[in-house]
Amino acid sequence: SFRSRLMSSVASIDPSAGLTDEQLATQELATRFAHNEMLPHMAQWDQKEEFPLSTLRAAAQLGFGAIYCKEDYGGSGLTRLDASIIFEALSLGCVSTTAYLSIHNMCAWMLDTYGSEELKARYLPDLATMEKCASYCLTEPGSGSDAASLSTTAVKNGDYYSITGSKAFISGAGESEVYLIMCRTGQPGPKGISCILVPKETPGVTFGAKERKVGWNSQPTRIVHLESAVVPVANRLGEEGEGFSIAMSGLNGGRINIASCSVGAAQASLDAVIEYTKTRKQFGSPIAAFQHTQFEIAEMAAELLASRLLVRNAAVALDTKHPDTVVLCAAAKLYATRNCLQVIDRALQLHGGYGYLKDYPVQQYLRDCRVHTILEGTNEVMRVIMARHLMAS
Ligand code: FAD
Ligand code: 2MC
Repeated sequence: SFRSRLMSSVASIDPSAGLTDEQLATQELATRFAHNEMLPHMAQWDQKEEFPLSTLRAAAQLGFGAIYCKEDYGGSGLTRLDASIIFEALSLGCVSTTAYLSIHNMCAWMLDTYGSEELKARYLPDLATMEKCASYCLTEPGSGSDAASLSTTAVKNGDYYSITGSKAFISGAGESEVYLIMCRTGQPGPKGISCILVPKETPGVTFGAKERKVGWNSQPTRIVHLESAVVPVANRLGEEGEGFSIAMSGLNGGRINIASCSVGAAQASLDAVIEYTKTRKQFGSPIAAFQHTQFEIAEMAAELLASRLLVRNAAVALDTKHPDTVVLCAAAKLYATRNCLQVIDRALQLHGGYGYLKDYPVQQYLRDCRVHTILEGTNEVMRVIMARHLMAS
């Protein structure tokens, strides 16, 4: 069938295992889109550093622009598990593009969950179609892992805030029209932070040069500078002082989404290497005949399966508001981004020298997934989060 041809040639690692008919239909839609609309362009987007806006808008037409937003303003009303399935499937067609889509979805959800009706009505329909793209702005040059120490400041003057500061490493910056800025409106620490929507055209908003990166090349990363950028108080999400909690609650889902992208890339790499080792011959036999190759593939399959289970388990925890959601999301992000990166690296190794060539996609999956152990909270921060919860008593 089309499904088995597209998903995986090997049933035991097929990502469709255990899904409901509705989830299967969503997965097939995403997989088909990844194969037809993304995979043929994946290398070019990377090498020419092209941001594929028309492809993203086509994905939004399938409901992937605001996957887990309510349907009131154009969202798809799907679950976090559905989102994980979609991001995993799309990643085989391009990790970098999918990861940007996941950040856009995280921002749309934050607006949907914490924005006023007026703000939602104004921005969500365009975010759902990706007529407008969104960026998430937490990190600063001097504040990365210690996010609560951020120093971008919003000063209230009547019905307006004037925002000044710099946001570093902002995915989509320069292309996005909507920026969710985490900034200080009160005391030092997490309780003095608010989340404010700043449109691109606001006077005082400027962008740094496009960063030159190892991967994630189909989307720009830039510093966002705000110099007395004035926006209405009505652009705030939630109350003053709630911004850090809003930012963190967005990231719980974000961490699952990024981990899902790593799972998709590991699946694609494993499928590719199984095929490759059957055809490449050395010492008079296919390299698949060597027990080392077989054991590598067995280990890789086990890591892939474990990663997927952890990620989907965390997604369900988020869907069901499980009390341990934060730890389960951190564990899934830690395990899947690390172990799937190793799966992809082992797949590259089994390709020999050809794995290092840009003619084969494995090196791109590796470069794109490398950053997943760093962003949306480093894997060291994931351990900090887990240890705090596990050892608090
Ligand atoms: P630092 O915090 O300086 O960390 C340096 C090292 O120290 C790391 O290994 C870290 O794990 C370790 N470390 C720090 N604190 C501890 C501790 N307490 N215990 C043990 N080890 C510790 N941010 C956004 O807000 N929006 C975006 O869209 C965005 N996109 C990004 C895209 C790319 C391509 C990249 C590279 C980054 C992006 N980021 C974004 C920023 C990203 O979230 C940060 O880089 C990340 O959180 C780490 O912060 P830092 O780079 O300042 O590293
Ligand atoms: N979910 C919900 N709430 C959370 C949370 C989470 N994951 N993490 C923290 N909070 C809450 C926490 O419960 C507390 O609220 P309360 O006092 O009401 O209980 C509040 O936030 C402050 O938390 P902490 O006291 O733990 O704050 P601290 O400053 O000690 O550190 C830490 C928190 C290290 C976990 C946080 O700073 C962090 O996650 N750092 C990593 C930053 C990060 O992930 N950046 C990613 C940028 S986005 C990106 O990279 C993209 C590509 C988009």
